[in-house]
Amino acid sequence: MDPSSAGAGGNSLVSSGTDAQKRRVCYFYDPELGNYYYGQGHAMKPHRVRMTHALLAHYGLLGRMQVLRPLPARDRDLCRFHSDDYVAFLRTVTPETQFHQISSLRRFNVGEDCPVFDGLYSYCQTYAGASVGGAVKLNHGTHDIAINWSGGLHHAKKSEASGFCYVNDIVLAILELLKLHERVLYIDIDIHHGDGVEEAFYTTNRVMTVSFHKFGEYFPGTGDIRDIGYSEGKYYCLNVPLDDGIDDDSYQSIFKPIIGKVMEMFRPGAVVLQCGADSLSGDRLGCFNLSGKGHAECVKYMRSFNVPLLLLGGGGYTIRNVSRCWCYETGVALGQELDEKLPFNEYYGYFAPEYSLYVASSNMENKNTRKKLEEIKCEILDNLSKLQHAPSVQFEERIPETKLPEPDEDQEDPDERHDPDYDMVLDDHKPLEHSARRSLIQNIRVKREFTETETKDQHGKRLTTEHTGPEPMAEDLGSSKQAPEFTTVSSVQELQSIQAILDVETLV
Ligand code: V1D
Ligand code: CA
Repeated sequence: MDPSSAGAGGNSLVSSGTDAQKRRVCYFYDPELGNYYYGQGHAMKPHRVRMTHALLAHYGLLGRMQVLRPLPARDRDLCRFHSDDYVAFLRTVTPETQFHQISSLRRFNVGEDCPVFDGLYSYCQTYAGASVGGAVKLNHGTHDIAINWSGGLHHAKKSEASGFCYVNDIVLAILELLKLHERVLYIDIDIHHGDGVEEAFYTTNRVMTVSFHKFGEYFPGTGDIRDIGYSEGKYYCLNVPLDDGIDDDSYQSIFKPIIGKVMEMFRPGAVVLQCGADSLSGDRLGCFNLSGKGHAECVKYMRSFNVPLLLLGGGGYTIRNVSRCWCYETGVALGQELDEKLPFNEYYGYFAPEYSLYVASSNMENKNTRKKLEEIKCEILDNLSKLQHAPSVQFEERIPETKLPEPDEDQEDPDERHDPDYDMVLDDHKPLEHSARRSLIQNIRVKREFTETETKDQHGKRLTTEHTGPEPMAEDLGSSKQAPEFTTVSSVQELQSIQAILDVETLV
């Protein structure tokens, strides 16, 4: 069966066929990213992101979207979720000095899975800056879809590295989206459980997390179907435990009905989709049997809802498959069909002997029986039905966004960027009346500096460099500064919820 034909469980939107309606897409890429190296024998290879970029370039897709070089996340950006001491450790540790800090290595879980390597902190700044930058773009309303294939590092915790992940760019991006949106949906199709994101938002009803993953004797060991959130967050966390060999039809038979229902019940203002490619057939660490098209069907489906969408990378260890998959998915985001025959590119040899864009599934056994999948689906839909009765869900319409005023040059402060400390602190806990909310929208503004520079990547292709802050990257000095940009926070509650999320302690 074609993966697009699996039932959507009552959702009126269909994702089959070509959705001819175009989306405004921005894509974040840093030409340095592929140079970071976890070390010999390590499964995680940032080079796969450079391979993806090469395919995008040779398919001519870079000209169809805004290509942005991310501004590196700063300490204070990372500290919106991570602890100060953990961020300070990541900033200062080096391969040479690490052995003088054995207790810190142990404390922050830095070692075999998450080694110290040259440029580690810049790597974290780059991939996190790209995801937050994507969220900023979506909040600003200039783009419908933002892409960062170097992001999606879903295992990182507040004070701990885990599973190849050091900082959690996803949590940081969601915090950015929460400045504008009352509810944000996080979906994770990496074969591993999205534990770091789940944990960060486990007690809030403003973020719903849904992870599809291999469960049972598999890293990280969490993601039981019975883990459903806690306190205000009860029923706002869904875990879909799967077994080896799941194929496209089985996957879509559970993905679409669940996500269709989530969209209907939760009505998110923005969606973050972690597209870990280790759920593909033939992955070096994975054991699922998805084809590239089956994997991309999740992207196609989420695109069909016309809700601001942040697409992130994640795992993926058979790198020729990862790059083909993410290139194909970029095509899906753009509504662009791509020729199966790969264009010649600098990594052409990786794709021998087929030189095909498509990642095929294999004949491996599917251990997920129809009956088991049906039971999982029913249990999850049952949990979802309880959302209706959850008092904390506010399904009222959002107040229409107020047109932003002209920037006031007198108020310009170039030192403000994604900075929650700059948010106005208000002392009213009560829900705001509509008129008061409206005036808050007009009056509470988080200022951002915003400059764009054009530069060229290693293939001579134009890259636009976005600066949402005052620190131009060395190679971009000389950029022309433009007017500051404003974004809004919509209520006192919203500010306080963001703070509450930042204060969330690890639940065990
Ligand atoms: F294959 C390896 C080579 C070198 C170093 C580590 C690994 C490796 C393979 N699998 N590490 C793992 C997993 N770790 C363990 C540890 C054993 N300890 C008790 C724990 O089983 C970690 C797998 C991480 C998967 C990361 C991810 O794909 O989910 C991801 N998502 O976004 C970025 C990465
Ligand atoms: Ca997952």
